[in-house]
Amino acid sequence: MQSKDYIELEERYGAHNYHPIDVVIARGRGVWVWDVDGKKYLDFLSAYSAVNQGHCHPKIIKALTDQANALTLTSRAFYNDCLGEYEKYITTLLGFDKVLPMNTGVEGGETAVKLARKWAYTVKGIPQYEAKIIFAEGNFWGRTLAAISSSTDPDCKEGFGPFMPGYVLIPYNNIQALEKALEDPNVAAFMVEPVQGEAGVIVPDEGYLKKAFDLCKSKNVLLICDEVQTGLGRTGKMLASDHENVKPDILILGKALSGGVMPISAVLARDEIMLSIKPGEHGSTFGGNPLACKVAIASLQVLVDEKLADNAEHLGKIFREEMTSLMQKTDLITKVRGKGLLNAIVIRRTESGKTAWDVCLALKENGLLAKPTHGDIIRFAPPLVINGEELKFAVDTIIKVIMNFK
Ligand code: IF1
Repeated sequence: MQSKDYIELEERYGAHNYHPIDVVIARGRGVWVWDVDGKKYLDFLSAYSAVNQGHCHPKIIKALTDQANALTLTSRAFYNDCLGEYEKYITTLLGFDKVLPMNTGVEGGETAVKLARKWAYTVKGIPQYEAKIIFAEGNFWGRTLAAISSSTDPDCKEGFGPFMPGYVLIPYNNIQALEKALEDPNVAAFMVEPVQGEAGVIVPDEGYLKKAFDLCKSKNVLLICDEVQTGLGRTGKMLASDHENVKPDILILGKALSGGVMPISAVLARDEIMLSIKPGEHGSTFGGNPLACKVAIASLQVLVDEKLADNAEHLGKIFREEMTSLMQKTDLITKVRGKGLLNAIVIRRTESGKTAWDVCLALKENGLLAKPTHGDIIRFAPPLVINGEELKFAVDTIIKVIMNFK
C-alpha cells in the first residue's frame, strides 16, 4: 500500500472530524518519524506536546512492555500493586497532597471542574448548584460537552448545544476582568492555561498568573491550572506555573504524562479539595490502571533524568531568536511568540492567497512536520529530547522554506 491508499481507507471508513497533513507515518524514534515510503521527517508538533520525551522512548517502552506482561487492568474495584507507588511518586515530585488518575486531558478538566464544584458546596459553602467557574476566552480543554461549553471557538461549539450552565467567560490576560468576575460570591474556581495552546500559543504578560493566583486566594476561589499542554517541561520548567512560583489549587496534567504511549491524565490537589469527593462519586474504568501507572512513572523519570525542561528553556530561546531574525528578513512572518519549546509564528496571507497551510506543506516536503492553526498560525513544538544539531536542521529548513516561499 502507498500513502494515498492509507489516506483513502481513512476517508472511506473513518469519520471526517480531522483534516490531516498528507503524510502517513509508520515509525518514530526520538524527534524523528518515518512515513510509509521510508522518508524521514523531524516531528515539530510532538502530537500536540504528548511526546515530549520523544517517540518510543526506550525507558518508557520498557516500562510499558514489562508491565503489559504482568498485569494491565484491574479496575478500581480492587487494589493493584502499582497505583500507590505512582501516587506517591507524582505527588512527591510535584508537591501536592493527592492525585486523582484519569485517562484523557479532557477527563482531567472534567474532574477538576467537578472537584471545584464539590469543594464549593461542601467546604466554601456556596448555595446548592449555584457555583460558577470562570474561564478565559480562547480556552481549549477538549471536546466533551462540558469542555466545549466554555469554548469561544465556533468550530468547537456550533451545532452541539445546549451547553453546560454555571460558566463565566472573561478575556485572557486581563486582571481587571478577573477582579470584576471575582466579585460574585458564588465563584468556585478560575480555570486557566498558563500559556494558551489552541488559541495560538498566547503568552500572557509576566505576572499574570501570580496576580490571578493572589486574587483568587483573597476571594477563597480555587485556581485551576490546565497544564495538559504547558506542563511537563514544555515551556522550560517542569510546570509553566513554576515560572511565576505559583502552586495552583488544582493542577491538570495529561499528554506527556505518558510520553505519548497511552492516554494518561492526572488531577492534583491538596487534601481539603481532593477529599471533598467520596467513594462512588467519580472515577473511570481505566484511570489508575497498572500499565498507566508504570508508564507515567517512567515518563516523569525521563523528564527529570534527562533535564528536558532545561533543554526546552535553552533551545527555545535560540529558536525564538532565530525566528525573530528571520522575521526581520521577510514580511511573510508577522509575529514570533512562545515559551520554552512551545512556540508559534504568524504567517501573513500572500497576494497569491497562500496560507500557513501551504507553508506547512512546503515544510513537510523539506522534512519538517508542523500543523497550522486558525488559518495563519504555525505551532512549533518539537519533542524536548531535541538537540542543538537537530534544532539547527529545523531552523535551516524553516528559513529555506520561508525565504523561497512564493
Ligand atoms: C485534538 C489544539 C493542542 C489541551 C489543553 C486539555 C486538552 C488539550 C490545554 C484535552 C488538548 C489538543 C487535542 C487535539 C488538538 C489539541 C491542541 F490543536 F487544539 F490546540 F494541543 F494544541 N487541555 N489539546 O491542549 O486533552 O482530551 O485531547 O487528551 O485533536 O482535539 P485530550
